[in-house]
Amino acid sequence: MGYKNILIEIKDAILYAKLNRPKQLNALNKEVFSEIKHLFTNIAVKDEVKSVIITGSGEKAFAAGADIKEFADFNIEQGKALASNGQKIFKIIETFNKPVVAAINGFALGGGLELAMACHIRLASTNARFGQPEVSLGVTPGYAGTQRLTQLIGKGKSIELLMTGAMINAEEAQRLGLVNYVVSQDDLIGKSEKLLKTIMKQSPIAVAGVIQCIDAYFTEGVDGFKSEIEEFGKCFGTEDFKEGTNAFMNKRKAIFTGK
Ligand code: DAK
Repeated sequence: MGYKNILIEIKDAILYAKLNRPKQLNALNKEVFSEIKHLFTNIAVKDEVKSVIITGSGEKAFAAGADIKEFADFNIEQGKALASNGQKIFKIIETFNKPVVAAINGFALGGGLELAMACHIRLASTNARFGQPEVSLGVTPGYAGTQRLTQLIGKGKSIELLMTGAMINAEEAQRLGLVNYVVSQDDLIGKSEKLLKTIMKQSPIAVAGVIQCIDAYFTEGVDGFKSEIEEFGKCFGTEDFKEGTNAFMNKRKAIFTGK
């Protein structure tokens, strides 16, 4: 599949996915969603890929939301189907077994912020702006914004942002715990790479276990503590575990193979 709306590159085991509709501030249309889905189910799963960075092209936007022009005349059923499809795709990212970073280089609004929140870690450039302006369009968020924003920053501030539709800047987003780091636009990808390189030195099996256990914490009907016991136990059957402990005892750096 050739992507029309996402530029991709694999370099040093990192898959770079750049949303590429700069004239529409990288608004997420249906095509973008199916390309994201394809990317995570066909490219990011390849052995040569160890982590993913999602960013936006241009200097202005990560993604300024779902493409408003596309859903303007939807009916109730179409609205539900669109939200359900979008939520499923973002869940693929959230539960992806390799680290996914959102490098937020500008506006992350509505669906754009929802995409960023589905990623495991968020970094922002100083010019980034965040918000869920859906109420100003007469809708509630549809791609899990009410859920993930509340999980990330807590009910008090989340309900305010969701009800006002107000935008916040990068500094405020960091203060609230919505983003991990704020750096200049020039340093955004470099800082994301640095973080991923640290993660990629660890056991990929253990890192995948962390992702799964944290997802379990937020999944209804799943006991996160039990998930942790399972993941912890599984590690004892891996070569990575043997390598990690052996390296420690021999005072050398571990080289993990993900087996
Ligand atoms: N969709 C489509 N086009 C967009 C867009 C968007 N979300 N955001 C910006 N653009 C386009 C503009 O229309 C403009 O195109 P032209 O008029 O030049 O053709 C171009 O990008 C540049 O935008 P501006 O000229 O407006 O740029 P400014 O710097 O003046 O303003 C802005 C930047 C980000 C403040 C402004 O563009 C803006 O307010 N954009 C809209 C932000 C927004 O409300 N985003 C949508 C959030 S709501 C649903 C599921 C999910 C959703 C809805 C329904 N269903 C299940 C049915 C989710 C909704 C959202 O994401």
